[in-house]
Amino acid sequence: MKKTNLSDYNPAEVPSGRDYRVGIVVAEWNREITDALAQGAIDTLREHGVEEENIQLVHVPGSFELTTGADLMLSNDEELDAVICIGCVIQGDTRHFDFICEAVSQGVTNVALKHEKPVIFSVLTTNDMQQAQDRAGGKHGNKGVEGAVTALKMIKLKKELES
Ligand code: RBF
Repeated sequence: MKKTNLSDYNPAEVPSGRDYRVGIVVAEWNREITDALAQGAIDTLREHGVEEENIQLVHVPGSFELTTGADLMLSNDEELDAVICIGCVIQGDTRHFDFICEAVSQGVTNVALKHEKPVIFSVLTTNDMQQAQDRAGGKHGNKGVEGAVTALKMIKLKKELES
């Protein structure tokens, strides 16, 4: 199968984020990667009209803590419309990779359902650093960009269904 740059999207299909408030929680592990993903997400939110003061950025130690971070953000600010979770878990010699990936993916789902808000999974789970670099502004795009686009689309969907 041909590998495409999945960060190529049609900007016309992305809702305006002018009145949206978005949280971003970023893991400090593999920070070279997670900072690039966070920047991609912030730039994309700004390009689609989200005001700078309506973007809240916090850091947590590792990807395992992303769901707690998202939960705390949503509990402390009822006006937040969505949270984007950004991390990078790289396969090592032990089974930690599996436990962390399983906990974060399930945890993101649980936090979203608990708060009834979109919580976006922008966590790279790769075999090595090269695969992570390829997806953090490299040849396969930037998954932070995709996370921001997903957040905007999901916020719009929630608002449409509620109106
Ligand atoms: N956190 C990450 O975000 N990415 C990793 O690749 C990663 N690898 C880890 C490997 C080991 C052996 C351990 C103990 C932790 C790792 N963590 C990683 C940190 C993890 O997400 C969490 O911060 C700690 O386990 C503390 O709860």
